[in-house]
Amino acid sequence: MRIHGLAFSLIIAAVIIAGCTQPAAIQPPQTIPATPSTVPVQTPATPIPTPISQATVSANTITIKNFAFDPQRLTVNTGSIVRWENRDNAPHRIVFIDSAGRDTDVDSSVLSSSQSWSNRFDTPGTYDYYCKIHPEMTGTIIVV
Ligand SMILES: [Cu+2]
Repeated sequence: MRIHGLAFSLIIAAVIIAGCTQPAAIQPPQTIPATPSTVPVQTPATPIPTPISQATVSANTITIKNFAFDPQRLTVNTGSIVRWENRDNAPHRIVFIDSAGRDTDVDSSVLSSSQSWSNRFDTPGTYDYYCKIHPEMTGTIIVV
């Protein structure tokens, strides 16, 4: 009987210990949301791919260097201001041309070394320009 009594005591002790160490197991599962299936599935917004043509929109500066416009072709949003910076020692002069190839009034006048000129583009379209001093230098602004 002693052995039986000891075993019974151990069982009681084990139950008490278990009851003390795992109180959470007794908690009713009422804190769990009753209808988790009704929570709408979050649909991530479809990422809008950035067209390559707009990748350069944030940098609307064209560098004039080594007798060339860089970038030679630039796409900007309507209303953007484009800035040309002359990094050559030689002077340059930006003149835009119309569809017939004639000079327009959009003219930077002569830009000496380190000088810059800006022009705003408010109408979508393709605008070609060249350097009046070095006609082989050409560039295009595409306004979207
Ligand atoms: Cu030039």
